[in-house]
Formats: sequence, C-alpha cells, structure tokens
Amino acid sequence: MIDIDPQNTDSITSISLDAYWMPFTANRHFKQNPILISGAKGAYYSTPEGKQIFDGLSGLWCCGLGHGRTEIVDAVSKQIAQLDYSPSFQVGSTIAFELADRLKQIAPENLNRIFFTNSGSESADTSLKMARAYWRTKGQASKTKLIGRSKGYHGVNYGGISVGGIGGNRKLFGSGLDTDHLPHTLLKENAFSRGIPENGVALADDLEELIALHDASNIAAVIVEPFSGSAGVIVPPKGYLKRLRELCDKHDILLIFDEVITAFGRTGQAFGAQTFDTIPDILNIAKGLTNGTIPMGAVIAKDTIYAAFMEQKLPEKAIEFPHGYTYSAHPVACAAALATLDIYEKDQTYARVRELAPYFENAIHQLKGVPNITDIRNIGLAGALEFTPKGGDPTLRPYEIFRKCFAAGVYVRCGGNTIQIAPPFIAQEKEIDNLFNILGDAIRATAS
Ligand code: PXG
Repeated sequence: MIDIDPQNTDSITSISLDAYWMPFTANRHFKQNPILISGAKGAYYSTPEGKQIFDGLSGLWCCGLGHGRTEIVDAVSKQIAQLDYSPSFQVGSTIAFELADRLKQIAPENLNRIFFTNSGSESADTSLKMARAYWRTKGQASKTKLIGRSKGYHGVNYGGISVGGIGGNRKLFGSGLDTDHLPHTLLKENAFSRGIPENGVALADDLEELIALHDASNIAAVIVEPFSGSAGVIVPPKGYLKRLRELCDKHDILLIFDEVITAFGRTGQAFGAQTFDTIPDILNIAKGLTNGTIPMGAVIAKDTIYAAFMEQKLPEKAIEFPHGYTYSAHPVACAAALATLDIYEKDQTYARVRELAPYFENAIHQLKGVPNITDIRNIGLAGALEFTPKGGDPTLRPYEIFRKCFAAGVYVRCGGNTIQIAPPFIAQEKEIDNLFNILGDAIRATAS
C-alpha cells in the first residue's frame, strides 16, 4: 500500500499495487518504487503528488496533439450517448463508413480499403493474414512465408512477434510463424547522422538473398516500419525503402508498411510512405489515429488487394475475409478518430512538425560528446540516444536515465540500450530545451 497526499482532492489516499500485472514493466522494482500518473493536459502529465511532468514520448508515441483536447473529449462524449456500441459483422454503423472514407481521402494513392482493428498488434496480425489470404485468392497458396527485419517491432501477437526482430520479445514464447528476417540498417559509419543516413542502401539487396534461399513462390510479404521506433529510431538509409519496393515488385511479393508510429505526423507528413516517397501495398496504423484517446487501429489495403478478395468464386452471401474483432470500427473510437483527423487538418499539424523538426534535431545532436553516448539518431519529431552498457547490462543505463528524468519532471522512454524521445507536436522550443537539459544532466549523473 502507498499513501498519497490526502490534502490533494484529486489524490487517492491509499492504493494497493499488488493486483495489476503491468505490461512491459519491471513489476518487482516498480512496486517498490512506483511512478504514478493521475491526470494530463496539453504536453504535461500530473502525478498524484501534484507534480507536472513533460510528456517527452507523446504517451507511447500516440498523443502528438497533447492531452485532453476538448474537441476529442466532446466528440467522444456525444458519440457514447448517441451510439455507444454497434456490431460490425453483417451490419455497420454510419460513423464507421464516414471514418473509412475520410482515411481513404488522406491515404496515399490506391490505398483505399480500410479494415479496422483496435491496436497496432492487431493491425500487424491482420495485415499478415490478409497478405497470405490474398495469395490464396490468386491461386498461389504456397506464398506463405513472411519476411520481417532484425530489430523490427510489430506488436506482441504471434504474427507480430514472428516477423518482429527484437529477441527479448520472442524468446519466451515458443515457435511462431514461418518467417525470415532482413538485416537491420544500423551501421557504424552512420553513427550520429542527422536525419536520413547516407550509407547502406545495399542492405535492401539482402532481400534477393532471402528470395534465392526460399524462392519468391513461397514468400507472401515483407513487413517493415518506415523507421523502427521501438528499437530506438532506426532510420533507413537513403533509397533503402524504394529499393525494397522495387525488389518486391520484381518478385511479386507484397510490401507492408507498419506505420503505427510513423503515421499521423511523426515524420512531418501524414504517412512515412510520403516522407520516404514509397507506397506499400498494405499500410498499418493505430496510435495517432485517435491521438491515443481510444484504442483503435486499421489496415489500409490497395484496391487490387480488396478486389482479389471480392473476385473470389464465392456465393454472394459468403464472407470474403473471415477476420475481424468485436470492437472493429467501435463507434466511440470512430468519433475520436474523426475529431483527431479534424485537428490534424485544422491545426496544420504536419507543417508544424516540419517547422519544429530542425530545432529538435539541433537540440538532440548537442548531446554529442556527453559520456557513454554511442549514437544519436533522429527524424521529424523522433529521436533516440544509444548508450554503452553499464555493469555489462545494456539496458541498465537507459533505465536509470529514464527514472532520473521522471524525477526531474520529464518523461522519456527507455528501450533496450536506448532512450527514445518523441515530443508532442504542440511542444514549444523552450520545452524542447528543457527536455534536453534534464536529459543531459541525467546522462551525466549515470556516468559511473
Ligand atoms: N507496430 C509498431 C511499429 C509499433 O511501434 C505496434 C505495432 C503495436 O501496437 P500496440 O497498439 O499493439 O501496442 C507498435 C507499438 C516503444 C513502444 O517504447 C512502442 C510501441 C508500444 C509501446 C512502446 O517504442 N509501439
């Protein structure tokens, strides 16, 4: 049990930490040393003790517009009163069609068919199932193998961890799907690159090696994040994604972009596909779709993929894609998404990201030379620092830095041997300065 200030009316006088088995958390350490959040507004969280904490990762990369946006609050309140739930199998809510049409308007060319999920993990598994089923509809049932990339993250469901390339997220869980992996694109010669690195386009050619090994007739799809977020903002080298696109076209393999982090502004455009000028066949989204307010994701497929399902020789009343979730296209999530998309447009959010990105880039690269930093990477309003191990453990230093930053009023994320930073798009320059000052001090304080 912990006690929280009874004078503070927002606080909880006592709370037991036992029952909640926390996700991706060191539960034993947390419960001895809890970090609690009880409110949020704009770019700040508040703690039960009344402290303000700057949100240096936009939640978990999802709240770019900041917290407590009244437009979203109002839309959600109105929707929950009007239609709190609607089934989406064999019936459809009007708001679901409205949202799908809206997404079609903003998605890159020919990506016009929207399948709703509730998270990035569900988007990943949905896209992989869609890719495999697509080839079956085309009479090429042997095309089942899925190619991911080392250090890639596609959520935590079995499809996602099978194509995922972060060992720690896979090793406990036994065998997964039939997959192989491209190499990651972290190269020593690109260390401390500003934005998109110069070297390494040839790493995409490793796809040819995998095709030589497995044969294209056995491969359904390649799935990559336009830049890897969870592994610490690994930005692909110039020309890399275009090269992957060319190879997928050449060998008749679908290309899936997992844009759960990169969609909705993080790179300065609506989609990473636009920033990297490469259009996938399937594009996965979640997080920023509702500004993190209500869980929702989607898989956006090219017209040709949808057409292949519709053109199967099936009776008219047969289901073409036997897949979906109880909460697919949840009307309250749809309302949150529509209100969020309105704000992105009205506030010209992506232009704001492009405007602030150079300031952010300068600020993060000013940490070069601080002891124990081995790399600094950035794109748009995303950045990461990589560190030397401490006491033989690569994750310990980032964890300690994260804890010190939080105590000093800034939330950043530790993951593997990195600290990740993704400030809200509404952040001010002085808040970026403050973030990096606190971060720099925390890194120096863990120098031993
Ligand atoms: N794909 C990508 C590219 C992601 O970044 C998921 C799928 C899974 O989404 P859900 O909604 O199922 O969690 C993600 C999630 C981090 C961090 O520290 C990143 C994510 C989640 C939590 C932490 O970088 N990304």
